[in-house]
Amino acid sequence: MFQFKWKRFGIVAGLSLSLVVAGCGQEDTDDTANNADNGGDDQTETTANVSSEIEYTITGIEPGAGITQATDNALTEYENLSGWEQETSSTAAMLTALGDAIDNEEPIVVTGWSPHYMFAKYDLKYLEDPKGVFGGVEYIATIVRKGLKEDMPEAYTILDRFQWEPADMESVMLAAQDIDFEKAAQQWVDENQETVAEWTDGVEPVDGAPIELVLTPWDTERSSANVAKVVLEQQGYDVTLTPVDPSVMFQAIAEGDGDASLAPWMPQTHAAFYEEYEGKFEDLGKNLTGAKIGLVVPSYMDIDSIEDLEPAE
Ligand code: PBE
Repeated sequence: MFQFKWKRFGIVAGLSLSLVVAGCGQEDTDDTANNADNGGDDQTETTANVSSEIEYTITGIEPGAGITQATDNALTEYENLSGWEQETSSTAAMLTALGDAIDNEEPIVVTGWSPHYMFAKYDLKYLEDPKGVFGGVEYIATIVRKGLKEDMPEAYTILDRFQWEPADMESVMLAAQDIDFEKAAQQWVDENQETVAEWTDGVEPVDGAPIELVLTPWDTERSSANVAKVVLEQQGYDVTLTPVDPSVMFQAIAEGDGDASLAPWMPQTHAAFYEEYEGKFEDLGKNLTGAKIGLVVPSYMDIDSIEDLEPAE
């Protein structure tokens, strides 16, 4: 159902996704004027009401996500969040709840991140995070198992060079609303032959060697993993993609069960998992810069900071 609704917004998203990666929602003057949250003429909606109306609950995503852990940290660190809870379920359920709240112009606080089309589809804002629990600008790293450089130098070189921009990732994510991720990735590769040629420059082809890429189950990572798959297959590899929780991803690379991952969000989102396995994998550095996580609300809500939320009585 969500998919269906989203498709109608595809064109809007295509135009505006790149604007939202830095976390700045679009200024849609028509909408904000209608919502009149700045005129002070509607005093009934106090921030206390907002907090009690949503029953002191943050709508979260999968329990194993880094952002879920960061949100638990926020619940501990912010005194004004005493008595609050995070309700975890799935990304799809969070997006449905967000869409329903917006349809009814009701308050909601969700765990959100960029790049994500939620910012193109809806007028949203990140709540300020004065304690920095959610970090600032995040990057996405590439990690590989120890020994990959010796065992598969060709793949290692390509993975080491793999680097792209949020706008690239967004274009794959957007295309993947209508076609599967592998086709969307193939399309990006076809349209970005120069970039791909830089990654593969001088690398010898291989003859069907198997390689396993481990990813996490979000569209951002489905995009990068599928682009890497297409490029490595072009080089002659037989690529398997294995989606798992972030902690399992680090464990798999640390233990050599998987060969590489382009999915770690750093320096904040996956820091705890990273530190747990640090030294047991090789970090090849950033593959993308300009991601973000945080608490997100519809722009019509009259709060700007996590500190504007009220403790539960
Ligand atoms: N995310 C998307 C993931 C990483 C990618 C922000 C939801 C997480 O929190 O682990």
